Amino acid sequence: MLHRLRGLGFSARVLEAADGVGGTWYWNRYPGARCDSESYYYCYSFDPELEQEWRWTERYPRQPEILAYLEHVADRFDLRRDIDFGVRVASAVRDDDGWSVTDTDGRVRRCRWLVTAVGCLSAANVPDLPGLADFTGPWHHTGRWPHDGVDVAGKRVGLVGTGSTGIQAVPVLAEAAAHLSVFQRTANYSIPARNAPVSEAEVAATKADYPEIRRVQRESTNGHPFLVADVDALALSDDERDGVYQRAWDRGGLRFRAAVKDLLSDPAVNETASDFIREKIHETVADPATAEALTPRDHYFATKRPPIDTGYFETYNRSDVSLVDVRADPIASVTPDGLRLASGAEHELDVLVFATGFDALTGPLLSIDVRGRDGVALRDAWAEGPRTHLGLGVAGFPDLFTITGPGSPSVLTNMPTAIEQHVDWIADLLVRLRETGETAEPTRAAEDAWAARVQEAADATLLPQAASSWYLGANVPGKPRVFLPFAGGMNHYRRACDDEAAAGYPGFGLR
Ligand code: N01
Repeated sequence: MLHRLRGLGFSARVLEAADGVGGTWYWNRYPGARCDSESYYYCYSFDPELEQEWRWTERYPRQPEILAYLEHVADRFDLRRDIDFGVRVASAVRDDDGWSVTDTDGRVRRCRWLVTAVGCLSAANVPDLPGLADFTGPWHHTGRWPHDGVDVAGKRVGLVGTGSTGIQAVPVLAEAAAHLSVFQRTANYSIPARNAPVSEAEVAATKADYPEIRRVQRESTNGHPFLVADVDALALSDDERDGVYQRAWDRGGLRFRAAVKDLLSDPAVNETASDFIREKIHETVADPATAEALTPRDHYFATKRPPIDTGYFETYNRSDVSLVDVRADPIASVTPDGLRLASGAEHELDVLVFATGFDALTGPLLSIDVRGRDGVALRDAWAEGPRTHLGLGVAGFPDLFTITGPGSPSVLTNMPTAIEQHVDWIADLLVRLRETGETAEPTRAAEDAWAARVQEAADATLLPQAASSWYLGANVPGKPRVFLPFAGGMNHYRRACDDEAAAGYPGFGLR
């Protein structure tokens, strides 16, 4: 956004809470952290020279490599001179002429337009467990991992949470710790990542093919450079269908969910994929009781964000790893020496790791006291769940633009694709506002219509049926249950945004 605004002659300043660039990849330094999207398309597309000069080393980049890439981008485009690091925004208050943005040190900055790029998964969700303050060992949330690492050698480690993060961390922690106890509330599906180094030939082929890769990314439903296969799982024989899933399993990665069509909308189709994965878990995990405890039976595959893994289920065959079912016997409290469950069972631990996710999409925005027209707080406007137009703006909050805000495809896509589309769209609107002197503020009617469309898109899928999904806010106690991202597909979403612009931004009530 900064680069784009500079190129358009705006004066722009970025306020960044961290001491460096990177966002997610600055904070999430937990063992095993790497991206689930493949490196050659989990990157910017706006500059062909940047595409050609950067060389990824692995199919799925590790956190340090992605951070190095983002630092390279910051240096290459000389971005740091317009970024204030170590500045956490406390409030943003609207008046007739613009926004006053106050940081936690009390310094106020003025701007005419305010763009948020606070991330979807940046507000750490640490369970409010009694006794945590008295735990004698170190405890860490994976999204706030210490920069110099955590020494788990010879230690008894407890990890809470088996989402994408937990599933990445478990095999790596198991390797390093004396004993690992995994506290699982909801069993999860996972697909093997099949990570590998990227060969020179693959790099050359990708670089030669970038225009086509980017075209497919832009036109796909999910921002990845592949489309959902036009395969009707129910029309195949059992053997044929197993063959389709086995090939997708062998290739690995998130593309598994694109192996057949209607997987996210037809329960019968989904059940075939869910069953395939359940069987794999039972084939992989030696102890039948542990295998069954690890087998998800309360939600359909990919209705919660599907993890990908390297040796996750295999790790439970180690004698120094144990699975604790905290759905059956919930965590009651933290003791000075570990965790106590509702039954009274005690687990002694030296280190506690919370892979418990985030207050997704709304959490990062609501951690800032945003006040719109007439002093209305965003927190109050969103008391029953977020309401936006296109996930880009909010009625009552003039000249505020939210990159990958709630109601946009964001977390249901490859994030860089979604981010670039928002940046371009916001930049175009800002150029117009600069020219005309108008103000942009979504109308209530546009917001109502978009809320209905977000709900309708979610209801056309199985996604809202996963009761414990963070897509619904279900992971944070007290959070309103509203389906947060737009599930109608990145391609359809892009069209809705383009239509809004082509029609002169009617939903943004320019005046
Ligand atoms: O968080 P999650 P995450 N007691 O919310 C459990 C992205 N990501 O950090 O399911 C016990 O998915 C909770 O249980 P339940 C990706 O989009 C991307 O793993 O709520 N357990 C769940 O098992 C991902 O989806 C990459 O019943 C508790 C886990 O903690 C998103 O980030 C890598 C609990 C949280 O899972 C979030 O993933 C990693 C409690 N009180 C993550 N509270 C990439 O590679 C929560 N849990 C791009």
